[in-house]
Amino acid sequence: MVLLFALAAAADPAPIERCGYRIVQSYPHDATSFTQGLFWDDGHLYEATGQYGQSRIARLDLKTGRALIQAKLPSDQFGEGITRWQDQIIGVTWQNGIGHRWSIKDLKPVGSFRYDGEGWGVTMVGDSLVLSDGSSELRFLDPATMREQKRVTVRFGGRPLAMLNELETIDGQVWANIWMTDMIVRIDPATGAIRSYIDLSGLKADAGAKGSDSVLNGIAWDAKKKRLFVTGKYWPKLYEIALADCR
Ligand SMILES: [Ca+2]
Repeated sequence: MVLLFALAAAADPAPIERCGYRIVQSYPHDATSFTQGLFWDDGHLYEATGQYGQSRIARLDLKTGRALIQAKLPSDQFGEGITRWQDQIIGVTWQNGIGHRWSIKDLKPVGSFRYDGEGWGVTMVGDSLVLSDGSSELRFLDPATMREQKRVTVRFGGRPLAMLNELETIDGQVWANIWMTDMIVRIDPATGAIRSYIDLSGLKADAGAKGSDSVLNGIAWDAKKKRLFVTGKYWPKLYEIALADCR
């Protein structure tokens, strides 16, 4: 009887929690920013933007949304995700196969690297740099050498879920935007299993964002003050949100 129960439990995937949200506060966001990467560090937001000729990384003032300091990418490169590792910002590009390292202190370039395939989002999980590439797979790389350590397939109730975009690590779990949707998923990085998802329907309209390119993208976590920030591409607003009605 105990064995049968254990087998049934193993066959039945763990239920996936669904959450809504409430807006805690909104802030200005540069509506010309094609947001690709977002993180919080030591009192400031850091944002990476895409599009050829317009890709940059910047340290932003939260209250005004303005760039306090920025670094441009070469005009033939399409910027994607960024994350902090040690005293560096590490960033990837969409289809260039080129990544960059900048000093987080002054955003001066301190190196570059190559990797296979596309680059979408990046985040640090423990000592590994985790890279999304638009597929359902997350690659774990050594941030010093960019050698691949392992990869996991992200699954929603057993089915691979593709289009994983911007990433953020919160309390050991990987949060991911799903491109072209209003959904953020929370992933167990050890197994790839999606534990929960957050339905952010309505936020794009609240931001006054228009156009099919203007999708939800960008998650940043202020670990000290436990603040969760989200925004989207070309959105004139950036939000602090809280999860609500999780069930
Ligand atoms: Ca992020």
